[in-house]
Parts: sequence; structure tokens; C-alpha cells
Amino acid sequence: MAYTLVLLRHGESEWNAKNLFTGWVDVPLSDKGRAEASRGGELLKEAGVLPDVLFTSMLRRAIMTANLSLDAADLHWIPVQRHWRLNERHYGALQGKNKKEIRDEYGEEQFMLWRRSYDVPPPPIEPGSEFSQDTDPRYAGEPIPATECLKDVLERLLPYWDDTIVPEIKTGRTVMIAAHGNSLRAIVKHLDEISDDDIAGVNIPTGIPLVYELDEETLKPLKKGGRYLDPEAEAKIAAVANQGK
Ligand code: DG2
Repeated sequence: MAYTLVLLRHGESEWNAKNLFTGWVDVPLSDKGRAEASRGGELLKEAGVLPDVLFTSMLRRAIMTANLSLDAADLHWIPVQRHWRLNERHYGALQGKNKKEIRDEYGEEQFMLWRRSYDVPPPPIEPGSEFSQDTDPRYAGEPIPATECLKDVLERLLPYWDDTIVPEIKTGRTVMIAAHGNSLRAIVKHLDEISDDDIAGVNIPTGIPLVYELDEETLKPLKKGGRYLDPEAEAKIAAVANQGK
């Protein structure tokens, strides 16, 4: 026997479609993203992977994706917990900027350091600027960041993983986490024990459930990398890797 964990990156957002750095900006799904989310739920149903409990970030693209996919799987009613510790990595001063323009301005190396290095955060966002979250009531009293690298994401995510998500997994219920490209990369790095260098090559596609079976003793994946419930996942992973080009 093994525990089942489902990771689901939200469907395409309006800012994914426009190629903008998003981070903590609370943008909606695009029409394509809503369709991806529903399809994600159908894939779960077809595969017989039926979540018992749901965790989401505090951002509508993850929340709506979870709602649409669970609705498609007739599981819209399962209990849910939301936490900012599952939010996308904070993209600092890059939030709202076009990825291609940033790549053209700063060059491929700096662009990829900001997007995919483990420990180089983008410049911090100015307090009070258009795309900052410092007065957002949902984060009142919380130690929210002004920028984050993936290492920062893992560090703020792990307490929630260890204290809240792992105990739920250990009950034997199927846990689904609907979150984001980089917050899910942090979880995948942790689960698969991927090195700080190799995590740069890991990309998560939108709207495709990634299923992990976890050993009951060690909580290590029975199969490294899990399995995507869509044979076309590879092409979609490549599209994420090539964003900004
Ligand atoms: C994207 C990820 O996050 O961008 O913040 O722009 O998953 O919430 O759409 P998501 C963003 P990359 O790190 O892949 O550039």
C-alpha cells in the first residue's frame, strides 16, 4: 500500500497567456485555463484518482482550477484548506513585467537566473507599488515576502507541508494540492530530493494532474517524478521551459 498525492498547477492564467511575470498578483484564469482545469478533473476521474481533501494557495487561479477540476470529477464537495504558504513564489519587482522584454533587456543568463536558479531572487518589489501585496487583507499580520527565490519558497512552504499536509497524507486520504509552477517545483524538489542545480531543469505544465504514490514508511515517491495523467504532458512542459523566447 502507498499514499496518493495529486499535484495540480492551475490552468493557464490571463497573465500566463500574456507572458507576464505573475507571482502573487491575483489574476484570473483564461478561457483556455478554465478548459484545462475541467479537463484535469476529467483525467482524475478517468484514472480513478479521487481526492479526499484539497489544499490550495490563496490565489484565484489555483482556487478556480481546483473548483473546476473537482466539479468535473463530481468531487466539488471535499474539504479544503487554503494557505499563502502554497502561493506562487513572489516574483518581486518582476511582477507585471513581460518575460520576453525582461529577457531582451537583461539577457538570457540573468533572465534564467531569476526564473530558475535555486537561490537568486529577483529585485524586491517597492512597497505600495501597483503589483505589491502589502495592503492585501488576506495577508494581514503574515510575514509576507517582497521577493523570493525557490529556496525561499521551499523554506516558507516546508512548515505547512510538515505540520498540516503530511499528517493529512498519513491518514491515508488522497490529498490534492492545487498551486503554482514554482510552489509545486519546491514540493517536487523536496519529494524527489532533486539537487539545487538540477531543479532548474524541472518545469510543471498547467492543468495536468501529477500523481505521486508515496511509501507509507518514508513518504518517498515509489516512482521518482510521479506520473502525469496526460500523455501530452512532455510537450506542455517544454512550452513552459521555453517561455520568454
Ligand atoms: C508563473 C511562473 O507562475 O512563471 O509567476 O509568472 O504558475 O502562478 O503561473 P504561475 C509566474 P515562471 O517561473 O515559469 O516564469
